[in-house]
Amino acid sequence: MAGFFSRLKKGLSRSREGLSQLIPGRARQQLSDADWQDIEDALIMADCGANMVEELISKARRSRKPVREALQEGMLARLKAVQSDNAETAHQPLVLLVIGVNGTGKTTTIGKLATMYRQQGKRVLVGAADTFRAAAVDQLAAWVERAGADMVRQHEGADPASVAFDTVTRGYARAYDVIIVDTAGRVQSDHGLMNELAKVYRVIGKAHEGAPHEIWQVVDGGTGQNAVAQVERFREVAHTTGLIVTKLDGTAKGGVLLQLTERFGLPIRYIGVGETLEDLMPFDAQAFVESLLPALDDEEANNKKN
Ligand SMILES: Nc1nc2c(ncn2[C@@H]2O[C@H](COP(=O)(O)OP(=O)(O)OP(=O)(O)O)[C@@H](O)[C@H]2O)c(=O)[nH]1
Ligand SMILES: [Mg+2]
Repeated sequence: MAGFFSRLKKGLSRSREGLSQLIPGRARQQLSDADWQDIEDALIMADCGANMVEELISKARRSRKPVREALQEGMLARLKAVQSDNAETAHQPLVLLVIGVNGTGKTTTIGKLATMYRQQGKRVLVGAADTFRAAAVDQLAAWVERAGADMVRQHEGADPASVAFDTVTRGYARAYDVIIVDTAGRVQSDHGLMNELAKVYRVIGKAHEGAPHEIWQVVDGGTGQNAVAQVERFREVAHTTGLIVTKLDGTAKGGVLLQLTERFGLPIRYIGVGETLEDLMPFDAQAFVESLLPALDDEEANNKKN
């Protein structure tokens, strides 16, 4: 866990440094309007989104607490509400559909999830419903094999809905614990591909009523403002039930989680902090806020006292 946390901290270091410099431990009375403007700008630069920033700032201005504490509290209150504590495992089997824009990390995340569920002793079946490129299926196959899971595949160019149907049918027939369907990346503005995704979703429901139980959209943490448009459209088409935000070990600014939470309130299930099978952590609001806007370090705290 310490390793995950340090990767997250490293990934968010740019935002953290930007915010930490600007957001002092001082009480609000000591700050001018210009200081508040700077803080607002820093939060916007960290991708927190205009509405969220307005909410945070207005709460912090009214709070009696030091500015940094007040902002942390505001962030935490919002993010705690979307921390999900993995309630997904209540379904037996769990049918999970993974969706999102190209290259956000769907296939990699499925490899990580399959590994995690296998480590919990569960039997995992993965369906390769990204049939556009043979390479996509091979990439998934490699992850699935490493995870010790099983896979359903058809020929290149097969109907993705047909692969999804087969996967879910077989998963139930053979009593798997977790059934995961990978899909091709698509841009939310591509009507044809979005309709195809709607069909995948529908057909899974025909394979088994009530499925899929979870529809997780994978969002690249570095996306910024466009993430909102992505989630909006995918949710309409495929009834997204949760988010996974990846690449938070890279150059992501992190605030996009706040922006998405303010806008959609969808549970954030997991976050991705690297490219290996282990680099997936359940979303922990406290750890995340501490990485983005840490408590004052000892030196600053001492200065404050003096
Ligand atoms: N640093 C980092 N890289 C990641 C993470 N998750 C995925 N990646 C990388 O992102 C790239 C794309 O990952 P894929 O899993 O192929 O993404 P995808 O969404 O399946 O892509 P398409 O199927 O083409 O839409 C790969 O190079 C992954 O190694 C993460 O949490 N951190
Ligand atoms: Mg993929």
